[in-house]
Order: sequence, then structure tokens, then C-alpha cells
Amino acid sequence: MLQLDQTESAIDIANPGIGSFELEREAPHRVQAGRATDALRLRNRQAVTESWNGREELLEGLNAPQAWIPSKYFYDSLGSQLFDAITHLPEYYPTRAEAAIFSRQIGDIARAVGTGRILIDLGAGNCEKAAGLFPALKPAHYVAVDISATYLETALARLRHRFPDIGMTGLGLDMSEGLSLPDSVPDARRLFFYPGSSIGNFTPADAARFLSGLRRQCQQQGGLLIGVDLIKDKAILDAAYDDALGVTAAFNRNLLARINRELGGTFDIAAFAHRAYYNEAEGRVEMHLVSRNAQHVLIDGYEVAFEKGESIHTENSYKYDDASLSALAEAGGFAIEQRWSDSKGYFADLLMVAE
Ligand code: AVJ
Repeated sequence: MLQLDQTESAIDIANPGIGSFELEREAPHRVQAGRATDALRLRNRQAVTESWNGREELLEGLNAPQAWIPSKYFYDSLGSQLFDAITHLPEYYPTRAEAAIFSRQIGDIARAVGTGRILIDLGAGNCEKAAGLFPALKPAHYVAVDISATYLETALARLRHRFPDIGMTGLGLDMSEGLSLPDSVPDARRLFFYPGSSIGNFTPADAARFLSGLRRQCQQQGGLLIGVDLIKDKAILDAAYDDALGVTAAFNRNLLARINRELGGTFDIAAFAHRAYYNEAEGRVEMHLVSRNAQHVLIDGYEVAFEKGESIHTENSYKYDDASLSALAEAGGFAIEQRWSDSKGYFADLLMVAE
């Protein structure tokens, strides 16, 4: 357990649960910024090593008829940086398409959303997407939520200095276990921000459940600004998840490297090939790691065997169209108020309001 001395009382670190942390400070305290960061880094290291609380889930998944690994495990420090690199790839259009929407249509978005809201950023990462909206949306308070606490901590520390008037809260937690906001977050005028097509990792049924959860955490004036990737030509989707440089392959294989690093696994990383393709029937891109030969692996003393050609399913990335989006909003208790898209119609951001 991390001990905080009295000089750090300016930061209130609660412990909402194993593997999560909370950092909150209403105004920047420049003198103590360095110490505050050190304290959080310690706390975070603990969060990272505890994040495999699903080791049984992992072994069960690897032993299932279709082996699988939950995609939330992509995002350790290296994984987050590899994903960041993906967003710069020529083939990976979603990040640029959404950035174009946010830059060209920001006036329109700000008019629809309104200012002075409690902006709750779900999967904040480096917080840059939300920060880009601050000048137009002028949020009263910013709550950054991310599974990678280490990444979040650094980002928030920087952001505080750039926007000293916006109160900020950091929450390092796994949202797939349900989102519960601390009492310190005001419950009026909440605007959830869920950009980047993160919703695509959920099956449509789970996505609807996730939205219902958000609906329960906001009042009638509550809203959701959400980014979704749209159904398009299979060749474009295939390339976006199987780039020429092999960065997505590295991102995918990092899962195995992470199991080796953190759980003492014995995966031969080179013995698994990256495979990604758009599954038209399911409306999703699937990522797999395919065993190049018959092999077995030890994880913490447990043996897992793979046949030649057997795959480990590592991610689903669902793509939407207007019909499936309307169905999603309705199932989650929201109504679509406005929809913005990029010039190619590759990506959409929607303002959904609580019904
Ligand atoms: C972060 C889940 C939106 O599905 O496009 C990118 C993750 N996986 N390349 C996506 C991802 C492979 C990404 N999301």
C-alpha cells in the first residue's frame, strides 16, 4: 500500500478498487506538481501489476474451443504507444476522419452540445482528443477515465497547466466492469465523451448494455458524444487492420509479449502470425493470432496447447450503419440528436441525448 505523506494532501487519492486510482485536484498547484506525479506513479505501478486479476479468465479463454484473449489487455504502456503509432498509419483512417469532423464541424458540435458541461472522457488515453474540444466546449469539469493509469497520469499533469480553469479528475479503471463515478463528480449536465470507435469492441448487445449503464449515470439533460466507425468497402477495412508496416501486427502480438512479461508466459512471439479481416456477415473486423505450428505454452505453470493453424481471437471491431446506430441508441435509452460525418463518409460522431 502506498503511503502518502502530509505534504501531498493537495491530491486526494481515493482507492475505488483494486487496479484503479483516483487523482483529483481542483486547481493547479505548481509547486507540488513534481511530487504529486511521483506519488501517482508509485500507485500506478501497483495498478498495472494487479490488472491481471482475470488470470483465470485468461486461461479459460485460451482453452476455449475458439481461443480468445480479452482485448482490454492490449493497453499496457507499450500497447498504448503502439496504438498511438497505429493512429498515424496511412491505412488507419478512423482517427484522422474523426479529427477532421472535430476540426471542421466544431462550431456546429459546440452549438448542439452546449458549454459548461461535466465532460466525462471514457478511455481518455493521452487526453488530447478531449483537450482539442476544450476551447469550444468550455467544460466546467473534466473527468478522464482510462484503464492505463500510467498513461493518464502523465497526460493530466500536462493538461492541468494548459487549462488551469478547468477542474480535472483522473480515474484509472476498467470500464468493462461497469463505470461508477465518485460522488465528487457533479451529476447535473453530464456529457459522456466516447470517441474513436471504442464502442466497436463491444458486441451490439454489450454496447447497448454499456449505453444503458451511461444512461443510468446521467439525468434527463445528460448526453453522449460518441464516435463510431461506419461500414465500408472490405478492402479499406482489411488494410486498416493489417497495415504494410506491421504496426498492427506488433500491437496484436504485444498481447503475448505482455503475458510473457507479466505472467511468466513462454509464448514464442514469432510463432504466431497476425491475421485481421472484415467479417461481413458479423459486421466486424476480427483480429487473430494464428499458431504457425503445433506448440504448447506455459503460463504460470499451466500448459496451453495450440494446433498448427489454430487461432487466438484477440479483437472485434464492430462497424455501424444508420439502422444499427438507431437501434443501439434506442436500446441504450438515448435518442440521436445530431450526426456528423467526414467527407468520405467513413466515420461518424453522434450526439445522443438521454430519453
Ligand atoms: C481503439 C478499439 C477503436 O477497433 O479500431 C486498432 C483498436 N485494433 N487497430 C479499433 C485497434 C487494431 C481500435 N479501437
